[in-house]
Amino acid sequence: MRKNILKAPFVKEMCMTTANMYRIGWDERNGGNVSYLLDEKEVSKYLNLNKVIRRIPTGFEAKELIGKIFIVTGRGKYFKNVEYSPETNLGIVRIANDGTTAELLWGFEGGGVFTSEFPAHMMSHIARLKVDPENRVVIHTHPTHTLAMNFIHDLDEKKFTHTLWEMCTECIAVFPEGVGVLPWMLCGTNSIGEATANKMKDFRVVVWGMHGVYGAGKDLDETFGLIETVEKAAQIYVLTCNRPRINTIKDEQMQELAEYFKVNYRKDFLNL
Ligand code: 2HA
Ligand code: ZN
Repeated sequence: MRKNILKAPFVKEMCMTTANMYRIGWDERNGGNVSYLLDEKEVSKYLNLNKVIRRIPTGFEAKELIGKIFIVTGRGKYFKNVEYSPETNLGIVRIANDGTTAELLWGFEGGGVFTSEFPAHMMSHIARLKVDPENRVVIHTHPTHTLAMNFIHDLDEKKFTHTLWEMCTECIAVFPEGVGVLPWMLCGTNSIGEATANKMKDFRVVVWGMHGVYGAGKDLDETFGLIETVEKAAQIYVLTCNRPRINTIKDEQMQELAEYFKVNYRKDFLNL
């Protein structure tokens, strides 16, 4: 007897995460998308893995991901609705042996397909798995203050990271590698996917200039928490940027923090 997939922890977690992100205002309309690499054994408790519902071409080759199974949000779907109808707003897909097709194993009921940002997600998974074999999650979202900051702050990686690190004491410990920044680019394309994956070699957070962010991590909680920390720092920046700065966290103090927490930080992003 197979277990009920709607009760699977990974489906519940996807529902909880998307609902949370919708309620904090990051994912208006169909904004944002999530992909989560699943354990085959775990999925087989819920689904017959030999039963492919549909085959969906991906439009790119992902040889490194052949046989891997992901739960992913659907194209044009609203985060607001995921918890009420996971089977239409989410899908479980496996990358087929050709590396260019996704086999639908569950979900996307009513003819849906995976997010338009599937290339950026899969390419980011490939890049992160090379750096960290434990990486399982990629989240794309439109966090309000991080986005606001994009319009009033230099988009240089060092300057952008430095400002974020300055805004909350724990930032340098949470994202010691800093944040990668891409200029404005057309979204939904293989090119933005390749550019994102290239940044993901060095960063777990990549800002898409004037669009949103990508975050990667080992589970949904950690990845959400990472983006949340960037967003909190951006919020403090936006709240304080047009007032005289009387106090600041100094570069020496950031260095002290990084050394205390024993993190491998981007020393060249500090001005010491
Ligand atoms: O899928 O956020 O970047 C909706 C988006 C596209
Ligand atoms: Zn987006």
